[in-house]
Amino acid sequence: MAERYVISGTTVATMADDGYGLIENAAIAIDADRIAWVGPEREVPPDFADSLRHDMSGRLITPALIDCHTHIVHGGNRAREFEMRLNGASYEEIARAGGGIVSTVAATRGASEADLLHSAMPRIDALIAQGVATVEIKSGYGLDQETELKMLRVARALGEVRPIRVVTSFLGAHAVPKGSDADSYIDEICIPALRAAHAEGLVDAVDGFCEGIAFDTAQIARVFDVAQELGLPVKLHAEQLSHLGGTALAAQYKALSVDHVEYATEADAKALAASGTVAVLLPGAFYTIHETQAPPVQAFRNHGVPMAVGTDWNPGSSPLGSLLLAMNMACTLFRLTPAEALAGTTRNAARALGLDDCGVIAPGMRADLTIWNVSDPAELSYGIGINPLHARVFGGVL
Ligand code: DI6
Ligand code: FE
Repeated sequence: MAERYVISGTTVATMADDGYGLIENAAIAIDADRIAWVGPEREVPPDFADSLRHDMSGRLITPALIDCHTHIVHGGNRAREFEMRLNGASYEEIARAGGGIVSTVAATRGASEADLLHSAMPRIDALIAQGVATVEIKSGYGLDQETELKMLRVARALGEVRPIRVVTSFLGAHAVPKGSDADSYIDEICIPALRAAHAEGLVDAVDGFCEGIAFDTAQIARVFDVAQELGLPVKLHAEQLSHLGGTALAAQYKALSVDHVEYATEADAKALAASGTVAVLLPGAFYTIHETQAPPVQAFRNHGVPMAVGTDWNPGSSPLGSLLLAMNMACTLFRLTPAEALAGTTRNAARALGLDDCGVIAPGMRADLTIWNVSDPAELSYGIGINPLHARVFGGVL
């Protein structure tokens, strides 16, 4: 029989409006995997009056966290490059010298599905331990059909072996593999791989890397045209290291999100507002590659562009295993408010993934909740490397 119960003695940050949507002395009624009701404890609906109660002794409850941008399926690591960057080599110099993404490609092509699943397990467990209930996982380290599909199968498998919801993005347009040129790779490998991955039900969205060391807007547009033909939403790594016009292109395709966007402009912010596209901020990459140009957060605010925050957990530019730390970095490095940072890993992160059933505590939404050993929601961004998680509710299961 479906489980019906009440969580009481809590302060709830519903995230249902532009602030925290706080309800003091609150309770939440759960029916199976959905939220049935939320409000002041004294107003619990009569049909839950006799239900089991779990008292949270005043702890804070928020929607479970959503990491809307990760590359956690990959082979090998890039610690050696970390040392090279500490010795002065830039991210771009390493990439142009054959390191970077393409070096992870070799390790990922050489790994079996079982190897990739095994190496991703501690990463997804680390995210679950911080209260993440939904995670986006990209391909992009195969750059051939066999390995791109292998990565996406592993991403799907992670959602079957762990209590977490996985949303996948095809990122075949991540880098140009050795021995190929960008145009041939897009037409002869990337697009056929996208079609094959879609045919196997492995793709929830299509992503790309629009940058001087990767693909230009015309090449990305060819991939996005196929995504549209297949009925798939798009998103884009855009304006990370320079201004190439990726953000404007993504807005033309009504992308779910543009990600990084350090070099986005006021005009880009206006285009994103018109297209309803989320700006995903990735402070881990900004920090790791010693970037100095912060995203135009005030322009996003002025034009009402929703902002999300992700770890971008990848072996090169952002080996960041904490979404809570990403929230702290988004505040400290990009001057987000704590309320914006929490919206960035709940309400707006759901929007960046095209999900309308999570990220907010309201009747009918998934019962994915996090219960924190804090009283003030700002403490979630204030702590540096602190994890105050008390418990996680996933699909209604406490
Ligand atoms: N931008 C990034 O920062 C990552 N991918 C991308 O498009 C880098 C991934 C890596 O360095 O392995
Ligand atoms: Fe990324």
